[in-house]
Amino acid sequence: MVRRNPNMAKLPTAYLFREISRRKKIFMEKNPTVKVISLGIGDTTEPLPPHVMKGLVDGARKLGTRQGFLGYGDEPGFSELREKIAQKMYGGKVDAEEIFVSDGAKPDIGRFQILFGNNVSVAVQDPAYPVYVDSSVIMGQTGGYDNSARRFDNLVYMPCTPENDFFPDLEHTPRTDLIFFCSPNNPTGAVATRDQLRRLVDFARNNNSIIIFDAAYREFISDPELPKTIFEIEGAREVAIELNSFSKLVGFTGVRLGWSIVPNQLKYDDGSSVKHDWNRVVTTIFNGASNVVQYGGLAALDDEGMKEMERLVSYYVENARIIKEALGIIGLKTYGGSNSPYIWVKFEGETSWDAFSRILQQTCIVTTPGSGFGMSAEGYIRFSAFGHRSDIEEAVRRFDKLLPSKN
Ligand code: PGU
Repeated sequence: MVRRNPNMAKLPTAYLFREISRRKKIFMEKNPTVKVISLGIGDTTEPLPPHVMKGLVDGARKLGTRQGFLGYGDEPGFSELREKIAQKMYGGKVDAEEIFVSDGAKPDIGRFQILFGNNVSVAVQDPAYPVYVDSSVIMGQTGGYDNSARRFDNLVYMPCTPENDFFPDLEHTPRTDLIFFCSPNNPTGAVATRDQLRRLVDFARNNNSIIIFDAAYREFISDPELPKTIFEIEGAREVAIELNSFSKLVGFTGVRLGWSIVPNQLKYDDGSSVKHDWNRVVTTIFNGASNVVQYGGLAALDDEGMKEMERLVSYYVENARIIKEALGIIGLKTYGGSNSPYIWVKFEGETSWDAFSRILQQTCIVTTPGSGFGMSAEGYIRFSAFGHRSDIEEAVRRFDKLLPSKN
């Protein structure tokens, strides 16, 4: 028999979103006639737009011809796609050679963990997208789990709450090798300002840390004052990696396409290149994103595809506005929900899981409990704006049924 990886035993039994699906399923089995609406997982619901779809279909067709067939490609992606990402998403501020096309931001998080190994210290925002913590646990960077604090011993948690404007108190944050940072933030919906990101970059520079900046929701930013990429900040090229994804931009959550950026200037303490090692990881354990899907990505970055992307994102932004307004009307204090698809709500006097269950019972709406993202988020609920408009409208009508908690 094989001995179990002891790090696996430290993880919560199920990944957060699997646990939510499990509870949703049980509820549906008990209440087979009700229509359950999901404002839980941030998964896109609208069909692929026509130009992007055509890119995928034409791409697949090419593979069926003698001239167009492609086998294994360059692992970092089609050079045309890398070039187009550099131009369309970064206005040429990053070099195509620094872009690595992938099958999505989540698998990239796992591969970056492999790149850095288990000898690094890690800081995460609290709350944070659970993959940063869970993948650190799997790698063995986190030490033991403190049951009373409900935290891992060797992780640095950076509370991000309304009290600090959802931005960590860096003066009291110990140095770590890696800092995971997400903006627009999942789950709080907060978007870091230029000044805040400047402080983060300075902090990393002073500490010789590396920021892993997750910008998966960048296209939800419509305010031109807010930075869409960490590379808008001076000095970031020496201290940051950026993760990104087509998932929320064109509905590729199931199609799978993303990219990472590792700047040429990013170095280890011995002066060697992080990009070099990243290329080594990508070429060794990842054979690159599907070529069919990369054709879809190319179409998404055509002018027509960009317009479709804008329309799709605006659709979810309008959903967010509707949800946020309706929650406000029933007297709840909300955060986020503009420049972001997530609305973050405090349920006073209740734990997140209690509020989750009560919302499900009273309104048949699935949400995400804030505590699943970190203990600083106990008592919060995340509402996702991904959904068909008719479901969103139905959901907000049901908000009237939300009775105050018994506490
Ligand atoms: N980064 C952030 C910050 C995310 O919120 C998500 C998805 C991803 C990366 C994943 O990007 P891919 O390119 O699709 O891999 N978050 C969703 C889905 C949860 C999940 O992990 O399945 C959410 O509801 O938080």
